[in-house]
Amino acid sequence: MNLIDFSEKIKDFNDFIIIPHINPDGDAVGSALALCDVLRKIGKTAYVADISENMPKNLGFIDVCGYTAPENYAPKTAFAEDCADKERMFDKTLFEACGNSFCIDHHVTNKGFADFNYIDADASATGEIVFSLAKSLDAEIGKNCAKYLYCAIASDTGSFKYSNTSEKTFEIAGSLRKIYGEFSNLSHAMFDEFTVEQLRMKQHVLESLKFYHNGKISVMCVDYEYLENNGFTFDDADFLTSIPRSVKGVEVGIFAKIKRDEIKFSLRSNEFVNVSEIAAKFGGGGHKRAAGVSFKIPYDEAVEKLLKAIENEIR
Ligand SMILES: [Mn+2]
Repeated sequence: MNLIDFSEKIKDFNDFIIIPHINPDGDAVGSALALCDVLRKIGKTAYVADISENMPKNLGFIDVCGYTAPENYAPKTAFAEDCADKERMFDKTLFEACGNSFCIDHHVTNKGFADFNYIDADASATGEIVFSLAKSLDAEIGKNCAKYLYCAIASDTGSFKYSNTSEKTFEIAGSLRKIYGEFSNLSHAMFDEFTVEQLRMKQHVLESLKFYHNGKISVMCVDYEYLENNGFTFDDADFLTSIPRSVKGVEVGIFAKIKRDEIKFSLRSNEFVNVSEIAAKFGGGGHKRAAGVSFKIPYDEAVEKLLKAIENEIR
């Protein structure tokens, strides 16, 4: 479905509930709130599923209060966003309870599980698509909406650093800058600000950093017990994921989160190793430069398996 037809379809429906993916990230949250604003701008009733307890730690400056659906709200139209498939939905029951459904997304694997789908895999973030949708619907983007879209796009592009950052990304960012004003405070809060506890965790985790294959592969890990004892959740360690890859000379960086009987590995590569293929060998998946896989075997054995698979790709 093209964007014009998609926007026309939206006009035929009402009473929307916007649902992002599970463990919503900056793009999922920012796009949800922005989409809600856009729908309201064209006269629709719209709310976002209650993500207030699942907000990313670096988006503390965003208040979802006016967006969360009240308890007696009876939505008729579900609007999935930034969610590649139904199983990854923040609230699948809510999605299925609605008679009609829309989906807007940028994941290349999205097969279009809603009644009406608009998927643009070239978009760096769902936020980029919401921006285009607003233009297509002739909905004015206000200051708050611009802020949400900035958070969405900055989040999925690693602050405009990843290879998915296109000319269009910068054009949209330029338009948002015009509406919102300077973004340095948001950028600081999202990317450059940490609590003392987070830095202590980083210090602890860095001690586990090890190198293999002439320094081309690095592995770092954190134990669930450590996180629990220090008041962290499993996801709280995610901000450390890219550290192994950031070391000069490293092609593949591995970050392992060890939880008693299960180990979750995040794989990141810099130039040529397709880590989604490595992850797929063991039942995982993801993108070329960022993928994930889980093992239910002892840590050392799991690392050995991954190292072997990666070493075959590094010559
Ligand atoms: Mn996204």
